[in-house]
Amino acid sequence: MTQSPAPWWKAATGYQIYPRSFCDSNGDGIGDIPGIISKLDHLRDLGIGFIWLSPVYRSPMRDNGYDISDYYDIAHEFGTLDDFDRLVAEARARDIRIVMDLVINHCSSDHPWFKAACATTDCAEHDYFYWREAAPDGGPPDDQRSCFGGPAWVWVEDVGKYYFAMFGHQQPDLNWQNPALRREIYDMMNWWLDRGIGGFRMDVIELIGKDVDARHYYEGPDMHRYIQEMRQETFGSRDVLTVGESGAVTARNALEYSGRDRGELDMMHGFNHIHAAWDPDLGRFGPSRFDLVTHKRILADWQSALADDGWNSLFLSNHDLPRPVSYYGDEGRYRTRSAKMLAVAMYMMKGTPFLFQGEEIGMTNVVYERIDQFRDIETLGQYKDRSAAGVSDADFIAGANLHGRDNARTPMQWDATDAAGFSSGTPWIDVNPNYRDINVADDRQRPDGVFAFYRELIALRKTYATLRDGSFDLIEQDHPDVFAYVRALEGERLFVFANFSDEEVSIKTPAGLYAYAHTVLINTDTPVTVSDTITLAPYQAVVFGMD
Ligand code: TEU
Ligand code: CA
Repeated sequence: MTQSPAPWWKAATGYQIYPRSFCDSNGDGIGDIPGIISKLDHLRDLGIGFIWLSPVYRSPMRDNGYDISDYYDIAHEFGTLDDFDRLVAEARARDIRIVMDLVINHCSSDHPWFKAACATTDCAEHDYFYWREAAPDGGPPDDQRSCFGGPAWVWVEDVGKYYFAMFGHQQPDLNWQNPALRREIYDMMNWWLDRGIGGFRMDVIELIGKDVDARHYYEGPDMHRYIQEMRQETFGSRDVLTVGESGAVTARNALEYSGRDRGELDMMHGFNHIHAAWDPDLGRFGPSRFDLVTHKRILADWQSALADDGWNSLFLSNHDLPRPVSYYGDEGRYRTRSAKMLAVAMYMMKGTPFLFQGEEIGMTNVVYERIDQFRDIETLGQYKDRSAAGVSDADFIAGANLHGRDNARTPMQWDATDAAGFSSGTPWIDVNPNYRDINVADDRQRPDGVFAFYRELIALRKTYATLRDGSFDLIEQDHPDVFAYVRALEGERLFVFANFSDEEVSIKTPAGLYAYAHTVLINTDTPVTVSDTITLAPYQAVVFGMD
């Protein structure tokens, strides 16, 4: 039997760009595609293999591009199709592929489909959306709430019916049951694939194929059938990366999406490890319940579920999440060290890493003082709901500062000049005032900086087959502060230790480690002596094995 070579995305590291906040080339305060092109050398130096580009399509930007009004064009504030083609080519010249964000569960209410659907019930596009009669009392068909506040059903007077919108009211859900709608989407995907993109990240893919009448929204009855059909009609025959975002997928059913016989996707972005730290009632806006033992168990479950088939994605942050150093590490005294430790713990596992912009220099959460500093549609929608429920402004702002989506969306900190070198104008969202200390220019010139460390890690993932293909086993499962595991491939071993606490900790030395005691592959701090125990300094990470 001949073995096909491992796909390129198994050894590659991804880097997510949130275009609005990355780099502004023309001083209007909004990041853009020419800005991204001007920073490609930074990403080449880091060693990444692909960029996941958050949406750049034409959009009224109520949810910063996750509300598309024209799938065949670029948002005017981000540039033109020519700029986009130039980005693909310039990235390719640096061995970097562009993975597009595919937002197809919903579109913008400004999309011509929705306008046609509202103008007459007689057109093909009317059935591209979910329309339902009012309840007998005139109210919505049911009491489903939308993610961004308020009911999920929205009344349209001219139509005399409600439509369904799981996110913002101006993000109507698309009716995937309609074959013509599916055809429109597949044609659009092929149009982008033909432009030479490197794949798709699929926004809330678990929501396509829902049954709104049965209120079965997540992983609905037709979801897998539609993903399979999509693959056959679009990317099935192309060498691209596909990753589905799903708030619903678990280690138990992950193979249904990425198993080799399924004909679906390469990997998923699952959120079990993220959601475990969220309050069961208040969600992300409640207090964090991060617990390392739970975190390790969830990640280990995913590692073992996908040990021989399917594939993992590895991430701690994205444009919807707070900054990892602030959430899981220490944003003060141990910022640099905890940023490195988090990188080791997460990205030495088996799977494809996805860094989020700024993670490579250990950017932190921002502290806003007034509600008018927030820009995120979810934060502002929840603010309305929570204020109505009696939550004070101060309490709400404290929660939003810890967990809100704007933490990830403050401008990228390039240097210590005004507006962090992001823009020569006034940024669309306030910069984090700590940019004078934390920025790319400063961090990159430090041999012990976060950037230099990430560059090393990313290079290791390309060099060592054990990192790509090796098995994974937790050590010290129940230790509350240490994340430790072994990777193994054909007699080669790699021992990973990460201290998640601000205190020194000692653990018993695992038997197999002695043979590798003198081969230290990575160490973020002072040398670690291997005796009966090994002792780690606060937030220290160390990796033994190979040489
Ligand atoms: O997010 C999907 C999603 O369900 C959550 O992660 C979301 O952030 C929400 O805040 C739950 O609290 C995706 C995108 O990543 C997000 O930016 C979009 O706003 C959303 O879909 C709608 O397209
Ligand atoms: Ca701009």
